[in-house]
Amino acid sequence: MIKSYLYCKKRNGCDIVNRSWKKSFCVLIALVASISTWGAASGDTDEENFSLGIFGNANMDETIDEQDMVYVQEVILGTKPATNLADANYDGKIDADDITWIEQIIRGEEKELTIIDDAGDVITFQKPINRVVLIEGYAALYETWRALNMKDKVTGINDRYVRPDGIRYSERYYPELTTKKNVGSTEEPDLEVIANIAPDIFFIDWSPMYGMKEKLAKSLPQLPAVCMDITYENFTRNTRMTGYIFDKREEAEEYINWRNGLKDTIEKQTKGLPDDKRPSVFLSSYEPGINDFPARGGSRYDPLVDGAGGKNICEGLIGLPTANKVSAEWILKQNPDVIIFTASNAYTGFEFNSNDPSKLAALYEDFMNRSEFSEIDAVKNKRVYFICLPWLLYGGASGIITEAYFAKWIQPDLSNDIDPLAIHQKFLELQGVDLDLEKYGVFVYPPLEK
Ligand SMILES: [Ca+2]
Ligand SMILES: [Ca+2]
Repeated sequence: MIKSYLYCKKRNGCDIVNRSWKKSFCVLIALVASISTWGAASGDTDEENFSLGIFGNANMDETIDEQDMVYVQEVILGTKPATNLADANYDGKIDADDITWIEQIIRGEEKELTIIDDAGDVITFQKPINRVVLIEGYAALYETWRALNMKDKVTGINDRYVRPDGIRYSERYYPELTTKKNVGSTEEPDLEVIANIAPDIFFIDWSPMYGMKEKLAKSLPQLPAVCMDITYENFTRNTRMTGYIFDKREEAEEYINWRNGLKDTIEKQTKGLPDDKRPSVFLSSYEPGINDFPARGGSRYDPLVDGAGGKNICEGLIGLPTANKVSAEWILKQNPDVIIFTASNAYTGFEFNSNDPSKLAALYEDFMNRSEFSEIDAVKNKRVYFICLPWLLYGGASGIITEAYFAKWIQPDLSNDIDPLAIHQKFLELQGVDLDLEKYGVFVYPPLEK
């Protein structure tokens, strides 16, 4: 819908160009898709290999710079093959205007930008962007925005952040969101409220999102609607893209360097570890009395376990996270070295007013005392841990805090340099959240030894 709207807007009267363009456009989408699925499928954690999906990135590498101007010049001269992103101004032809356009992007003076989003849609929008509506199930996008100092740009957001009983409402963690315009539920937002806000751009973090893009294309066709998530694997690409969209490039690069520096520190010891040096890890969640355990893995969790030097025994079992369950018998048979349970924020306290771990400790004791698991290595060796999501995420930069804890538990001998609490404290500082972790918040159990 969005695509055809944009084509109509810009491509009237150039049918021949249009047709050949569409053909090559499909090739590009296939390429972008294959890069990202290749990374996920191969378990490859090398984030260097991506193509920044902004028109103007003519040579299709990770950034936009003078080399892209040179590249377009060579396309015009016929010495380099045309790429779709070489059409910087997205007018269906590659010519000298695109070189001028790229120069403007490099200077940060562009008045309009065209990107390819996570759903594979081409989206053109005017700049600068000052008013954003966000519908986010998860919070990796917002935490990135907040770190790039752009929380004031968020004008409306879905109710889970604004309504006092919303699952992500927190006066302590998201105080600035409690006063934003509530645009309704994640599943069925109020399109009239969104229209009244008159945002410059609209974001969702998950491409199906209850048909949101299709609904908006129908009722608010002028509104650019972007799908973007910030995951473990696309962190650098999408954080950089965010910098371009919102004119926060320097902040984005600083944030990327901070997160990737930590990732390198954690993974320099674990990268390339052979399978027999990787403890087997069972990742799940726990409630007293359950016999079927959710199998956690897939692209959200596997890279964290892998990066921390472990081997997820649920790898390959997963469709969507939490969709599949495994039995107690299966776990016994697998005999994992390490068990990590994710716990809800009910154990953290929504406002982090306490550092009392008794609720989480009770849950831990309940599992450790189950006689049917007493012979599992993880239980015998007391390598069972709880971690409170969702304040620590699996994507975004906060996913690195989770990975740091995983490394401590999975590879204690290789993670001496890593201090998850210090990383977490710095992360909160970058978020502008005033919370002393020595005093507040229960995020893991048992607590790390000091
Ligand atoms: Ca480039
Ligand atoms: Ca052009």
